Amino acid sequence: MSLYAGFDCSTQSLSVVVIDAGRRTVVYRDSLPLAEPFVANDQVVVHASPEMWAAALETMLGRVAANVDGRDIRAISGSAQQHGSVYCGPHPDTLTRETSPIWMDSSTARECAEIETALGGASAVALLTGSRAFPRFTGPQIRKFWRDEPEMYARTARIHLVSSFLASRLTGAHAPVDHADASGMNLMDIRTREWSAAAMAATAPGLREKLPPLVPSSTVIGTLGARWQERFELPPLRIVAWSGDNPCSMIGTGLVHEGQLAVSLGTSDTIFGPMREPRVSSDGTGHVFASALGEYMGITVFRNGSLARERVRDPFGWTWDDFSKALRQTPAGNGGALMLPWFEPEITPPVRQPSVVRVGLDRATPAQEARAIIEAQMMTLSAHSAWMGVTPRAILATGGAAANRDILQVMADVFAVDVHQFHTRESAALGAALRAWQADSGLDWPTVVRGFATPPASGRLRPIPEHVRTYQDLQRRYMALEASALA
Ligand code: XUL
Repeated sequence: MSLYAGFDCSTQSLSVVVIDAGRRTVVYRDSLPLAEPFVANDQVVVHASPEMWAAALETMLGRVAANVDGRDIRAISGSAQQHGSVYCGPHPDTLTRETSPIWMDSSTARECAEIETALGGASAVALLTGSRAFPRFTGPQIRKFWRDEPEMYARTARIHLVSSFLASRLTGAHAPVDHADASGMNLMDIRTREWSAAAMAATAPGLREKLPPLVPSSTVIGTLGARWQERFELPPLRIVAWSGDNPCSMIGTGLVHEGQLAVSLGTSDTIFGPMREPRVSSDGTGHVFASALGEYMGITVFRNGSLARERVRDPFGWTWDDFSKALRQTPAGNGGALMLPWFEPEITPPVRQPSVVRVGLDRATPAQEARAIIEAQMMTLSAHSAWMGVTPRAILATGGAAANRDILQVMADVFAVDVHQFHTRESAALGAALRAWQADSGLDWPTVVRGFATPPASGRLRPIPEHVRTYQDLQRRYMALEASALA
């Protein structure tokens, strides 16, 4: 038997999926909730504890060892929330900074402006690194740390991403960063896939020695450390480079050709798909990442995902079933009412302070509020992904909220294409397990994803033509409202 394990360290949980490659089936899945991030300054500063992630990984490795025959596991890889930075001493077991700024942190507007100025403007940064400078990206966060805590910065020997930090804890030595996750740092030249000397110079002094080496995502970076082998009676199994959750989700949803698109409705909502060439977003909202497939991926990220949906649902004491019922009770287009759902600072479009704008919702019923946020989220996903230049024939929907068919019906109606409900919520962990298999076997990608990532026919939602027409009009009004709110 050839088993492959994929871990995923997200904002809210640490999960694992173990696959049996021969039988093309998942043989074990598990998940542990994580403590909420530390939030300060009106949601602007958001940190989490790297030791909490490492402890959860250790617990989960123990559970895997207790539930499958460890001698059958051939390789392990992992996925992690992107952009977060972990500051270590000479060994990955020692930290020089107790907490890590994570992707929800938006406290580095000043550093973004400085980096963009030094590199010749936002478009120049996007052409070089795949994205203009974004507050959550690792480079601006490193610059802020260097300015605020110069001594701790000087004492830091290695700066990891969440992905490479957890890989380091598995092997017991500092791990490299894979090209895909490195694309979320504003530090790597997206075309050469090397650290950019200009971007490092614009970020902080002495950075080159602190950054891990870069490797293709399919690199076997070492074996499981002796400590874990003894503790859990596991063999010296291969560790494949960890990567970011979005690059892993792209594999886990089986997207291997340009033109395929997926939407992940998770803590953040994201829309992404493979790209052959690194076409950057002219409006500055999207990102081009190196993909774990070896080419590129386009992605746009929205911070007001599931936490914003919960902010609407929770005050009414509803379950998600009640939320669905509310969607079924209200008409597409919500009688023209609109909401800009910025419950927290937003990434796309950039909104620095929380501000929810409501139009025509003064005397709204709870059901109308529910419809307003879902329509807003789907319209903003659609409008802000046009830069990718991809006309999808269908969309794969994944992430926790993709379990809700009434939400996906709005997605089908707004995008005017079929939506396929993806059967697993753990597309990132599954993608990591598939990456472990691909790196270990050298098989081609279509062969690796076949069977694992095929959505069932019963999960298909077709657009309703009348609703499609309603949203064409509403989306124009939504974008006009967004433009005036931003102005
Ligand atoms: C991607 C991003 C988020 C995190 C969530 O750019 O910021 O999707 O990766 O885990």
